[in-house]
Amino acid sequence: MDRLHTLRELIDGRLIIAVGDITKFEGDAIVNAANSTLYGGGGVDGAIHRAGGPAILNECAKIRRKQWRDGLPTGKAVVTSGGRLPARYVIHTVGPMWAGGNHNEAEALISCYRESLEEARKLQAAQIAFPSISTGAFGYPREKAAVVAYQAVSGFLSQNTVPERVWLVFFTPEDANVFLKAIPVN
Ligand code: AR6
Repeated sequence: MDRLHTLRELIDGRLIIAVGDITKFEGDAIVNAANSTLYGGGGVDGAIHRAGGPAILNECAKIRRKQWRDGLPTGKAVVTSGGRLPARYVIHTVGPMWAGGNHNEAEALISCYRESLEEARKLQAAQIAFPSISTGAFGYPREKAAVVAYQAVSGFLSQNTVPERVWLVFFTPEDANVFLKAIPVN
């Protein structure tokens, strides 16, 4: 099994920059960059549903029926089990589609990170891993997304003891290096 490769530890070891396939993460929770249907898709969403099996999709369908009939709004987060994944939980969030930068994309992306971290805190999840939300199919520029992700996660960590550690998992070393170059501290 491919393990995640740690590139850098920041914020006293509470923020870990890693490279690899997030479905291999062996902590408490992983975040899914979903779409509002919650019925799966390509990219990391497809990988999570493939690796986790049908239990995740069944729970997503139940959430749609009971809680979010018109779909999960951008910036919100919901929790399912991890199915067959090593992680116990999947936190599904819907990132913004990039539309030039003047359509509240940054606020929506901050909200994805904050709401997901808040769900993790409620679950008492000690370790949580995020993919780089919105930077694939949704087209958010990676440098801009890096600054937003770092601000949101570092802000949350400074005010909360749980989760203890947050992994930002990039699919390629190039993506991780774009992140490290873009953030104010590294
Ligand atoms: N592990 C870690 N990161 C991954 C993996 C993986 N297994 N697979 C892809 N990435 P995307 P979005 C990276 O497109 O932009 C879906 O169809 C990828 O390289 O998955 O938020 C949903 O259903 C990129 O950096 O998500 C939505 O419709 C990052 O994950 C839509 O795409 C996010 O890329 C969401 O678009």
